[in-house]
Amino acid sequence: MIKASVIAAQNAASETALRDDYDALGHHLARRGIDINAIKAKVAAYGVAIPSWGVGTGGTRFARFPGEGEPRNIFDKLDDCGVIQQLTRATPAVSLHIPWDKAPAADLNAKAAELGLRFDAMNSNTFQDQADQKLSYKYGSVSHADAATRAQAVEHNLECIEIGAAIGSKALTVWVGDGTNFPGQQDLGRSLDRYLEAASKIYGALPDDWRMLLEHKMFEPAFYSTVVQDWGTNYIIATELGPQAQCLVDLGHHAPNVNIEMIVARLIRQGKLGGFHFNDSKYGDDDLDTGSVEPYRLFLVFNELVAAEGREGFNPAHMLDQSHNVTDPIESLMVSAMEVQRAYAQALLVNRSALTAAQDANDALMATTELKRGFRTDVEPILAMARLEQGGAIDPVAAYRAAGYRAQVAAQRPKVSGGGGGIV
Ligand SMILES: [Mn+2]
Repeated sequence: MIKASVIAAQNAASETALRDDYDALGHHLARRGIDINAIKAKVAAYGVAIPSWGVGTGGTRFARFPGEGEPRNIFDKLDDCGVIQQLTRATPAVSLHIPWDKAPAADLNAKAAELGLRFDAMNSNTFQDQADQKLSYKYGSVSHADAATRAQAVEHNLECIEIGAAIGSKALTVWVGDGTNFPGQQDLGRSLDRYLEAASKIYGALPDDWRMLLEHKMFEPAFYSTVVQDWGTNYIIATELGPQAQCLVDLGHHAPNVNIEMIVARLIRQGKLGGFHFNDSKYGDDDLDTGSVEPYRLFLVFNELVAAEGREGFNPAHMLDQSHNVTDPIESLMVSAMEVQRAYAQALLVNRSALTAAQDANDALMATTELKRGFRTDVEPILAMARLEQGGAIDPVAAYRAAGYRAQVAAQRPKVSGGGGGIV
């Protein structure tokens, strides 16, 4: 963890300026009929989960360039996640990936308690083969043509539920790499039938208070077809499985220019929005940092979420899912968590009754201007004040760099060789 004295010294240097900015923004928002403290309270209560794999350096199909002081195991990963939460106060939960993060539940619980973290959704892995694995997933897992391979994939998911139940998780996220590289390689109908048959066995093992979050992906690792390729197929699957199954929206898993906020609105209406994997993209599943390329799209997604607040059963899970190839993963995750918070705060500023009135009057210009007003407002003083009041850093990246955390852990954690392709 970062020493409290380092954070305090950093905050002391900019606290007066922050209070000035916060007061000025408070006056501005008051003129718009908005109570800045109410927005700050909502921002402070907001959290986005960190994926355990996000604190490692990512890579591409071509190479992985290892970073300094990368975590060696789940306990190192939790230490890094603890620092992100300590400085941002925006990331209270960590999402584990099995088998990468396998460890005794008592040790995981003790470490999380020490760092003030809890565990979010469990993630199963049937997109690669493990050393001790009997049957290969080269040609698929949950939808594999071979019943024994499907059974093995189901068994693995049941184990993830069991591990999760022992550490307080309440959801299983299932993403499979199943699909084809050639037209005709598989029967597109029968592969979905096989997926549904196997997924229903996983669904049947869910504890009553758990959710199954189903993630679709348009392409990669299969490049001609994937068995769960878009939100329509995902919705069909979630509906056939039952009420505990919901759709997960990974912002990078769509065709370019797809209207993601509209998918979100549709899933909300059907009670099937399970949650998000936040990231950003320019061309495909780029796994770029959240809000780094299209912050307005992120805002428009949050506009739908804020509009849906209070709906019965509306409780989407929020997680970052991105690959850090050229930055310190801790810095990227901190900035990304703040970008998600920023989009949320900006969406909270939209005057919903004015927006509805403009929509109903067919006043397209005023409707879109009302949205933009929220997006154009610089809410940084709200985010920074929420962090400061919770013991975090006004400027998390500056505090992190001042603390020298990366150099400290680099001295203890040897560099991991970067020979093969990276996992994104
Ligand atoms: Mn994802």
